[in-house]
Amino acid sequence: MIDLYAAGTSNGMRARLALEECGLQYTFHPIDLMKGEHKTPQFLAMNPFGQIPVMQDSEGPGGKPVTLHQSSAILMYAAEKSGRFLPKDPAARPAFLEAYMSASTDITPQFGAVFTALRAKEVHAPTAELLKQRLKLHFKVWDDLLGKRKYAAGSEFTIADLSLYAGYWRTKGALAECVAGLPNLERWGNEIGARPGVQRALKI
Ligand SMILES: N[C@@H](CCC(=O)N[C@@H](CS)C(=O)NCC(=O)O)C(=O)O
Repeated sequence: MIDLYAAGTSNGMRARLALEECGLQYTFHPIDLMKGEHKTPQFLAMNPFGQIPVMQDSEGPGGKPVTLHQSSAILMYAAEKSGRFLPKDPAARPAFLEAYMSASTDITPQFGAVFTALRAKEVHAPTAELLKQRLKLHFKVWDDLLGKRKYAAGSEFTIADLSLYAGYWRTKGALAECVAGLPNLERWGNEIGARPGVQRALKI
């Protein structure tokens, strides 16, 4: 049995996309960040960082229970458990790792930086703008890449697409100007967004 504790943020969505697309049954426990449900002693026992998402699998490797935080770790865990969306060809792995890491460590944290700057009590406009431009630049590079390849890591759909989609979806919803005018990214986003597993994940 898998339990997922998450909210409708990019990191939370990455974990939902993982479980839905990998076809793993799970119980979803929505966490209200505004109410601080991620800072309770019970939650901190699962993730000492006090952040969503957290996944618990009562049947982890060797039949032992696993508690896992870090959205990209959950995504990788789901792919390995289900045997899906990881390139089988070792020659395809470096490009996959590169795409996966960019999606996970460039896009979402940069989105988080912009969002944090904009939510400050006293917004420092030049800093917020600088951070936003960096996010736009990341997406511009992805737009160029997706002009030359069908999926994030090449010709095969992988969890790099799911990781990137989480950040794309969140940015499109909250900072649409950062993904505007990027036709290859949009073509890719429409395709990924139409997948039934992605559609289920988005119904949060
Ligand atoms: N590296 C972590 C980041 C998790 C994270 O930043 N979660 C945010 C929501 S997207 C959160 O829980 N924020 C509330 C807080 O930090 O208090 C991951 O990928 O899961």
